Amino acid sequence: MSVNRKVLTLDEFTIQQLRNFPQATGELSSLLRDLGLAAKRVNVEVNKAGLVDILGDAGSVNVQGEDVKKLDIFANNQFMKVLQHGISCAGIASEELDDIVVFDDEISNNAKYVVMFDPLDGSGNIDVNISIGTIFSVYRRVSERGKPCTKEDFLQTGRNQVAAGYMVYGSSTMMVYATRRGVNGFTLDPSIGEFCLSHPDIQCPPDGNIYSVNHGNFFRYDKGVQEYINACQKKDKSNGGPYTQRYIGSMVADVHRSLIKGGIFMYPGTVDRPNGKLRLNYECNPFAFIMEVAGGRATNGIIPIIDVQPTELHQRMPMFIGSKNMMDELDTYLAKHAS
Ligand code: P6P
Repeated sequence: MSVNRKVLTLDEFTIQQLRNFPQATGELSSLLRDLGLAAKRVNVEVNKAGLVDILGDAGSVNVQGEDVKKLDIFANNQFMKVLQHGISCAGIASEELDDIVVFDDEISNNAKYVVMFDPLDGSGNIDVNISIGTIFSVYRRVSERGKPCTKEDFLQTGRNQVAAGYMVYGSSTMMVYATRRGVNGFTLDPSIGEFCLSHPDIQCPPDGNIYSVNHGNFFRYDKGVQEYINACQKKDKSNGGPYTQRYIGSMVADVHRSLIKGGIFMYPGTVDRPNGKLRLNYECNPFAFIMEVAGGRATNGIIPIIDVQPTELHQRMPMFIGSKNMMDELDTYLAKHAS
């Protein structure tokens, strides 16, 4: 007779983690629960985007110079508000906002953490019903407690992350987050409106056979990247292949697949955009932290992403991320052309 294993909700899981580490204050658990609440609100709107007049451009243009979809604005506000009204966050930075937002009140000024997020990554896919996501990164602030947080809190290396995670609003809605203790995935159960532990202790398979890159840029990539892509196409049973190419154009979906099934995702620099397109602080660093905790690797083609010292809030960074052995093989091609 199968015994029904109790499925832990996100709240129960974070409280269980607290019980296992009595020295924890509970502020991080509280922050993660707040993020889960905001994600549930965003999920409702994402799921009905095609039905109500929330779809389509909001007419404004964000700091990235991209047309902003109304859902971007809604998602940004949901995550910002839930963190502002919590007890754990001193301020935020968002892909949608030019500068940091300091929550300058007594409780927030004493809060331990700051959060950076991309509220709705892949939003260009909203209109065609492709999976999109939220990406977040949590740092312990380095500025003096009791005072407003400052820009230096948001320009730490990714290795300082206390937690990082993402939500993927797709065929099912998931929240995946990492702390140094591991990576865990929660699937939203609409019948109870709770994220439930569905993927405990996620490990990225060391090998994979899916490579994910925008082939349209092939002739603008560096030689080493082109040679690796050619090698992927030539794989057969004798050398770990054949490989499959999958590119959804939604980073959260592409990297989530690589984390769970194994594989490699690449957004390299190009001749015209040497730093690529992805944002270091709230797209590359969170995923790099998650992938390294799960046993994978993530670099900018030269060093681990989480060792890059950020200099600007919205700076871009090339990213290569995925299964350890695939990343090791990529490095052999990049090394041949290292300048
Ligand atoms: P391209 C979505 O706009 C995004 O930021 C990532 O989610 C995605 O991986 C990438 O851009 C796709 O960019 O240039 O291949 O269309």
